[in-house]
Order: sequence, then C-alpha cells, then structure tokens
Amino acid sequence: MKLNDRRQLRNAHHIVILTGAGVSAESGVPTFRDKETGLWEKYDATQLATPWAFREDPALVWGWYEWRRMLILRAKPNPAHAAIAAIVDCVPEVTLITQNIDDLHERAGSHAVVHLHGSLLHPYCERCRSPYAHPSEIPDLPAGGARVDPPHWEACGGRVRPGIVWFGESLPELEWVAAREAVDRCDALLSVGTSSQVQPAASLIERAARRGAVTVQINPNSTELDTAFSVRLQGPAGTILPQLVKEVWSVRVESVSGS
Ligand code: BV8
Repeated sequence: MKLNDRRQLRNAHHIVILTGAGVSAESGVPTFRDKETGLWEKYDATQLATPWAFREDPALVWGWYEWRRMLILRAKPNPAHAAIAAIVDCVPEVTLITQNIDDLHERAGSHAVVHLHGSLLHPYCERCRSPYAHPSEIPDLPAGGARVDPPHWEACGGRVRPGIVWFGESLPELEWVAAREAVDRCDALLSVGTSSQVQPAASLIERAARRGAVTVQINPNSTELDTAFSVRLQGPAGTILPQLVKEVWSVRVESVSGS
C-alpha cells in the first residue's frame, strides 16, 4: 500500500467496513460463489434464497438454512474478524456493515454490526412476525444436508421463516438508512470479501468513491467493482487485514478471542 494511502487511513476519523461472505471463508463457511453441495448441488444459492423458493418447498429451503446454521455455529471467527474488531480501537469512529447472516463479527468482539441482509440466528413467524428462538442444540444434519420442516409459531400457528432478507425483498429500512448515512460521512471504506454483485449493498462502494473517500478492496479475486477502488489488496482477508492493521496503525492482531 502506498505511503499516501497508509497516511490517509491513519488520519481517517471515520472508516466504514463493508463485509461479504469472503470474510467468513477462512472460518470454513462457504461463500455464495462456492458451488452448492449435497442436497442443494443442483441449485444456485440465488434460487434458494427467495420467498418463492420457501413457499414452493419450505422443507428444502429451511433445511438449507439449518445446514448453514450448523456450519456457522461450528465455525470460529478467523483473523479477519479479529482484525476488524481491533480497528475499532485505532480509529475515532468505525461503522461495520455486513451482508453476512452469521454472527462471527460479534463473536470476534465487534459491536453494533449493521446487518443489511438480516441474521440466520433470528427467525420469526411469517404471520405475526413474533421472534422465534431456535432450540439451543446445534442442528445435527447429515453432511449432504436434509430437508427439514420449518417449525410453526404456537400462538398463531404461523410458519417460522429465516430472519434474513431474500432476493426480491427489501432491506431493513433502519439498517439501510444507517449504512448510507455512515458512507456519506466516512473518510475511507474498506470492502472485505464481497463480489460486489448484490444490490443495493454494492452501491455503497461507489457512493463512497464518488465522495472522494479512500476505497480499499480486500479480496483474492477481481470483482465487478475493481475500478471503483483507489486501492486493491489482493489476497485472503485473514492474511491481508492483520497486515494492514499492523502497517497502518502499528497494532498486532491477537489470535481470535471469539468462541
Ligand atoms: C432489493 C441473505 C428492492 C440470504 C442475501 C429482480 C427482482 C428484485 C430484485 C432484483 C432483481 N434483480 C436484481 C435485483 C436486485 C437483487 C440482486 O442484487 N440480485 C443479484 C443476484 C444481481 N437484490 C435484491 O433482491 C435485494 N433487495 O433489491 O430490494 C426490491 C424489493 C422488491 C422487489 C424489487 C426490488 C435483496 C438482496 C439481499 C439478498 N440476500 N443474503 C442468504 O444469505 O441466504 S444476498 C447474499 O448474496 C449475501 O448476503 C451476499 O450479500 C450475497 C453474496 O455476495 P457476497 O457476500 O459478495 O458473497 P459472494 O459469494 O458473492 O462473494 C464472496 C467473495 O469473497 C468473492 O469475491 C471471493 O473472491 C471472496 N473471497 C473468497 N475467499 C476470501 C474472499 N475474500 C477475502 N478473503 C477470503 N479468504
């Protein structure tokens, strides 16, 4: 990273960090670019992550989310999550916005995470929208996954659905307003582990770039928005981010504390 870019990050008062599935890849959580396996191998994730797929075959879709919840609960935060949690102590203001539905940022110590696409750990009743608490034990599904009938909410008999934003559904208003407001005030935006394909989340990147904020992409691969970034750091976030935190703020990222 050029000296000037390092200096601009070090002098930043407000940094927005936007993360995607790639930040959890080194925790063993598959990304959307990874081919589906087992029961879902003939599907594309974008076909399963829709209200019509859930209406059409609730057990297939609920089973997919239970399988992903099992992976997430068995996973541990990786050095990328730890580095992001450490940045909070180096910069006056950090807004962490994630497209991910796991809780690995929180388990690595990050707070007030803005979940643009909801959370896998907060399902709710479709009919009365009451929050449903998953049973405490981790689902124990076969490796290839299984169909699982979604539970029903006792009080009204409504079907429980995953607490996430599907394709074709609007983003939660509060989170989306907070995300745009943070981008409109930031000095720098770090985009970590996202293919920048999903809208409107990806539009935050160009929104920051248009304002002249320093924009940094951390990804082993190219993305749809490569040219929007002032800096591109090519490599896995679990390696690049701890290096960045050390280089810019002279902080060594401790091994991950998150359980
Ligand atoms: C909306 C929850 C308004 C679910 C997700 C037709 C009708 C309606 C809307 C649309 C339409 N056509 C297009 C749209 C817009 C649509 C969209 O963007 N579609 C895409 C497919 C083009 N968006 C929407 O529908 C949004 N809502 O527009 O509302 C509206 C409302 C009604 C009607 C009309 C409009 C809602 C989008 C939210 C969808 N839900 N998640 C679930 O998780 O199951 S999106 C889901 O996919 C993820 O949350 C994430 O956001 C996205 C995957 O993207 P990434 O996170 O970037 O992950 P990906 O796998 O793609 O990339 C991983 C990256 O990591 C790669 O670049 C890889 O190189 C990198 N990587 C790998 N290893 C590492 C790494 N990086 C760093 N380190 C590593 N080690």
